[in-house]
Amino acid sequence: PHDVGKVATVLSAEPCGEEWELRRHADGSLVARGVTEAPREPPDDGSTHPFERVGACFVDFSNVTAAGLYDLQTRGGNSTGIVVDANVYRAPLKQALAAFYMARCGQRTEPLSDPDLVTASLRGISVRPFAHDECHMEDGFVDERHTGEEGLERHRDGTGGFHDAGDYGKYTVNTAMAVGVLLHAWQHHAPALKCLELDGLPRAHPVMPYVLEEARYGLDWMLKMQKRDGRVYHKLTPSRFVGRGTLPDADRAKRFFAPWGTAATADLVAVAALGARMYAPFDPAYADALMDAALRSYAVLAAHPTEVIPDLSAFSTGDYVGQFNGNPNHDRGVRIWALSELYESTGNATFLDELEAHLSFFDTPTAQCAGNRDPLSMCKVADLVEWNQQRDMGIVPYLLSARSPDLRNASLVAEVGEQLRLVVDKWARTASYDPFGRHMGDFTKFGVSVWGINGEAARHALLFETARRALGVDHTRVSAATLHHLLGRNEERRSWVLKLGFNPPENPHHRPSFVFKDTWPGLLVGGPFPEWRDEWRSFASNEVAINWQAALVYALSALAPASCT
Ligand code: 9MR
Ligand code: ZN
Repeated sequence: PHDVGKVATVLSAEPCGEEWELRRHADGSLVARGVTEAPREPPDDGSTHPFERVGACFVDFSNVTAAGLYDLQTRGGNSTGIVVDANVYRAPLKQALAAFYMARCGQRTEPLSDPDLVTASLRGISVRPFAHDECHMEDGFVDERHTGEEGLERHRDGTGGFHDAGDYGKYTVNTAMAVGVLLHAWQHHAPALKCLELDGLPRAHPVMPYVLEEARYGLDWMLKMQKRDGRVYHKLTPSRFVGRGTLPDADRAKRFFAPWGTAATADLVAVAALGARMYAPFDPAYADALMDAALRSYAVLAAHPTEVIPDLSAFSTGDYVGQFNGNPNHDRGVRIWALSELYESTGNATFLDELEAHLSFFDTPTAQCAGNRDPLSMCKVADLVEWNQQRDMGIVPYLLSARSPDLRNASLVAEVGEQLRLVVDKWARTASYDPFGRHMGDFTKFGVSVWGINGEAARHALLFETARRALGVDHTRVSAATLHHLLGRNEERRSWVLKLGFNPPENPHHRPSFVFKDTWPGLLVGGPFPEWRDEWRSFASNEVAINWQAALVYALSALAPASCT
């Protein structure tokens, strides 16, 4: 794993340079001392920075390496129970992954007995089981009003998959984002995930690492969303959200398939083609089935070069339609992802040519592409990786391609790489002035308008890692600081991950947590949009969702130690 140092931020009105002491928690013995350091002053060049100059100083205790519990004391205040441990990210990683198990639809889930889940993270808080009986076994129905398919209403098997978020709907586009990021986590950080298992979890596919079994649960469901001709249904949900008092196994609302669309279809191509590579060593027959599915849906995309947007007017559940969210290039972005995975899995030049043609559509000169967070960005690297902005999901395999022979256009590879470098270097510059070292600064005060900003922040770990591997630019410490922000190192002094970190949310928009009046550990909430409230009704900022959960898994696995040691 990477050494990301150990730096605390002390909020204080006093000038920096004060003494600090680190003591062993058990007996108060002194372990290290020093003086607090001031964050760098941003240059006074008229540019704005995404943070306020809060009174903040750094305590750098990176030299302390002996595992244990410590207390940090400064004049401004004390912080007790700081954990130093080479394995410090392992329990949170398990916890973050276990969230997917608990979100499984269509099967009974068991209460987990893994000691990492109940001791390290919960620290004695009562654990409610949160497990559920099999749910939504009637999924789902195809009819004219919801699905747009003529004829009598009929049943079609759509059981399985993950409950999306605080609601129990199942959405192809968002499932693809979650599964895709989990598979990228496996691809990039296998040592951390290789032997990671959850005690008490029944395994259906013990030949593969647990993370692959979990991702497969979502992928298998996506295959059920594919029609025989390769078109893919957009979602499977009730007409409207069910009441907040409903547990999964008590939900009797009738659920319908929504019409097919090109985005859902391209999403299936992307994750099935990626899955074909990832599962081949463990289950070749499954990998073949995935590739067949990917190619069948690719043929549909080829026959529909312009976006087909599903008519969702019979539903008031989530839409996950990029264009409604203001991004006219969503369909092109997800096609880029699909083609990139197809090329990487097959080596076929047709996919690559098409991919490179799409990439060339984004034609803003590279010098202007230092990461502007504009959803309409015409840069090749968008700097935003979202369910409605997926081209960076395709940039990752494109830049990291290991195909031989390498058929990529070398100058295009260089241009895309240069744009990624500009983005991550800009982030690192912001981080170097930020009192918490974060690449986006304080997005609680400067309201970056992205729903699910916490997931966005965590997902950038994917771009940092891609830059590290493809360009040799290592900003892992910056990426780590952003993860620490999610766990409570921020000006709110609050974690955004349930039951983890410091002072986490108590009232997430998550039906089981609402019913049990307790929270299931390890779930990331969306974050300020534009502000954050720890209230059930604040669904725009305090809801859990699988796409940002997968991003948390990715960011943690990037730092977790090898799991087999
Ligand atoms: O994360 C989604 C966000 O980008 C959209 O703007 C918003 C409105 O359509 O929906 C969010 O996703 C929600 C989905 O529609 C339904 N399940 C809960 C999701 C997380 O809030
Ligand atoms: Zn269910």
